[in-house]
Amino acid sequence: MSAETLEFPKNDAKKAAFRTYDARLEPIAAKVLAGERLSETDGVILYGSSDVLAVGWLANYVREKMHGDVTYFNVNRHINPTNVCVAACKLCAFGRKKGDPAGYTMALDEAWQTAASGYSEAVTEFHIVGGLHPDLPLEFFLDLVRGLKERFPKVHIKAFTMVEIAFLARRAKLTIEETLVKLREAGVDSMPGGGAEIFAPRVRSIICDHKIDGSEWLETARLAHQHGFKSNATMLYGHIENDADRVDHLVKLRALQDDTGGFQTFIPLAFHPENTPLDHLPVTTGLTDIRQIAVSRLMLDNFPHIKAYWQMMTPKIAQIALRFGADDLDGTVIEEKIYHDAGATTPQGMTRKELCRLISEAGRVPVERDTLYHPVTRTEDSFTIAV
Ligand code: V47
Repeated sequence: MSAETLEFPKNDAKKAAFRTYDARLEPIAAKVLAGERLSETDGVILYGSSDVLAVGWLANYVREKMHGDVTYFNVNRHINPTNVCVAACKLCAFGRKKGDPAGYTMALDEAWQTAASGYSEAVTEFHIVGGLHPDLPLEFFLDLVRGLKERFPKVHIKAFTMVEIAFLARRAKLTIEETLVKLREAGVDSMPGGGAEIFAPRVRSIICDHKIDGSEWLETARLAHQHGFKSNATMLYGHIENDADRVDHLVKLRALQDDTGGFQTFIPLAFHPENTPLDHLPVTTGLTDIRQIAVSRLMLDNFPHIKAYWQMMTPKIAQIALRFGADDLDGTVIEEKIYHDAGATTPQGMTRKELCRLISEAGRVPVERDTLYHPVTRTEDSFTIAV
């Protein structure tokens, strides 16, 4: 089933049904129903409106126009080769300084074995991200990827955030372009969306001042897209940013997507404060998470997919998000460290069956996808990808 070929008569019938008690949403609704782009001012209004149901209705309208009831998930495995990190980002509970007894670095064999555990579920994707290790050279990560490709040739390797790529390039004294070529040759197929956090320099300098800045993240993503890689994009919200910072982040991503078309999925990530230097901040509420999904769907008109990452949102809120603009839940994951170090109480992984139940009970149609959104057909312990 391809989202692009769906027809949407039911949305035309729905157009007349939009209702809101917030008059500021009326002109925004007119634009959404006419398929027009929303402005930054519109974005700030969407964040500020108390009529969350109306905002969600509009996001759901767009979501159904793009994907009907189709809701994607995948069978993936996360691998975090090291938590040792030279950056000391205030947002992070995962990274450890070199020499910290809680730090770990997998040997190559260990990483390959980790990849194999859970392989019985026939994963279609390895999602690989980790700390900025001061001593591990680019060659270590190239060997890691080569070894995975040798052992699991059918599995898509989605590896290394723009932050890691920029760091590895600098360490290897290579340009970003040269590094991307080496990653491609080793077997990296696409990139995850992490490390984007919030682009606004005022906020970024407080929550992650050791990372590349927002424009470097965007430039690295641009180069990756120009080299033929698809990637995702994230935004970390629910800490010290304001609505204008969030809108700024979204429109910067939208502008880059206009240029490259290389982003597949946007994943808003709620800040988990536990075990971070920002642990005095409260956790986000359900409505904030739901609204964030909706505003993302409305502002990012050129992003094919909006992901409600169940590990971050909890399965219950992620399921509701499927009616507020999201069309993807992420996958089985199997083992998650970044959120669980920061206090997440969600399970480490979910089975295909559980993901399908969440989706079906939201009145949607579950479609297993590969990383590039090709439908996956399964027989027993193997799979076929319809390309
Ligand atoms: O970049 C770190 C975030 C990201 C915390 O591309 C935190 O498919 C909340 O990017 N509280 C990594 N968030 C995860 C990520 C991701 C996840 C799922 C799917 C994809 C994809 C990408 O996690 C980091 C950072 O933004 N993060 N610490 C924290 N305490």
